[in-house]
Amino acid sequence: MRIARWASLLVAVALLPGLARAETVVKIGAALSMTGPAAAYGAQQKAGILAAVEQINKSGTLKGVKLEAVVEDDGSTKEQGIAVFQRFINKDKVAAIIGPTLSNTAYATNPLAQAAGVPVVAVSNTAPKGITDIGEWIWRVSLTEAQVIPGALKAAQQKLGFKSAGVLYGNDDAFTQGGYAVMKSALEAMGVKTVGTQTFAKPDRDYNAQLTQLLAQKPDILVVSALVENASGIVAQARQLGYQGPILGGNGFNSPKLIENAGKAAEGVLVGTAWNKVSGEKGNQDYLALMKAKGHEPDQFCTQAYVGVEVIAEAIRLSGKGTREGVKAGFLKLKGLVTPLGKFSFQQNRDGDHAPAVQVVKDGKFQIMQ
Ligand code: 1QQ
Repeated sequence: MRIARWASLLVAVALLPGLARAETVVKIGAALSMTGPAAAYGAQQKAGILAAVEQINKSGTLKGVKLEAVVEDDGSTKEQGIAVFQRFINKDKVAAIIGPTLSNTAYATNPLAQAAGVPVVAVSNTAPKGITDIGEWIWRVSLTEAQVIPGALKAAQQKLGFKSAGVLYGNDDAFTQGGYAVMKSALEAMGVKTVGTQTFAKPDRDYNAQLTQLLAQKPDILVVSALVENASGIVAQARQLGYQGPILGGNGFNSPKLIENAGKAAEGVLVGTAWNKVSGEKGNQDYLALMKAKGHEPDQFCTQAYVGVEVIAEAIRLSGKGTREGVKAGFLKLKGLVTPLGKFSFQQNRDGDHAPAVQVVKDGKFQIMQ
């Protein structure tokens, strides 16, 4: 009897350190396009988020806090995005939300988080206007088209020396429209003549009429603002029509799906990117090694989503609080965080700030243009 009592006391003492280390679970909601026209991006984003949560929990940097990702499908639509945000805000009571995948969805969902005081981290919204403008709870890791495209066009022009452009863009999506506006003004600023402008919509699969009209004007370059499913078809059909010149795309092109779908036609396609995947900086090299060990080949969307979790974790560390207010307070302090995207900071308007790069499809792969 006495021995049994001693034994139970010993067990209790042995358990004490475990109890003292009891961890608070901090939930991060991720509204990602797992279905619909942006599904190619969502799959990569999910991989990045899960890898980052696992890595941060393992590292022990957030003492007493365990991150937990709650991933839901926004369906690439506003309606589903709104339903997911409502669940995150009211039912899961998340400390922060990553997503939604499309800018088009973000315009509809983010006002809900702003009203409820829940921090949102956009990791793939690149429409220049109207995202972080929604309010002080909306932050963005992904560089906008305005931060990437003018530089990409200039770098491409230095290499290729084009003087005229044919422009094609999706007219039913906030990102493709926003990207188009940036392309138009960048071309004008460079003195490149736009010889024709054509549009399409997300459900379209045949672009022959638009391309035939554009190519009749003999542009030196085709400049395209499209999500990847449309982008792949446009690139393939332009080559089928005999066009051999350069094609420059916006952020929608930044998916390996473009090369998978368009095959050889994608060779020579140029695209500005937020991620210099060959960067030798430690933040990037450590990340590449981690993803390699997981057997996952990351794209830009995976990497930005990974950084989305990293900035939330850093904000919790800086404020010492895993709450909604704590995350926001930490964002205000965050500066020069070492990430796979390079040293990351938020600008005053809550948009992200780090160096972009330009890539070109060569030998069936995105290669960084040096
Ligand atoms: C946006 C985008 C899309 C291409 C990627 C998800 O950048 O909607 O803003």
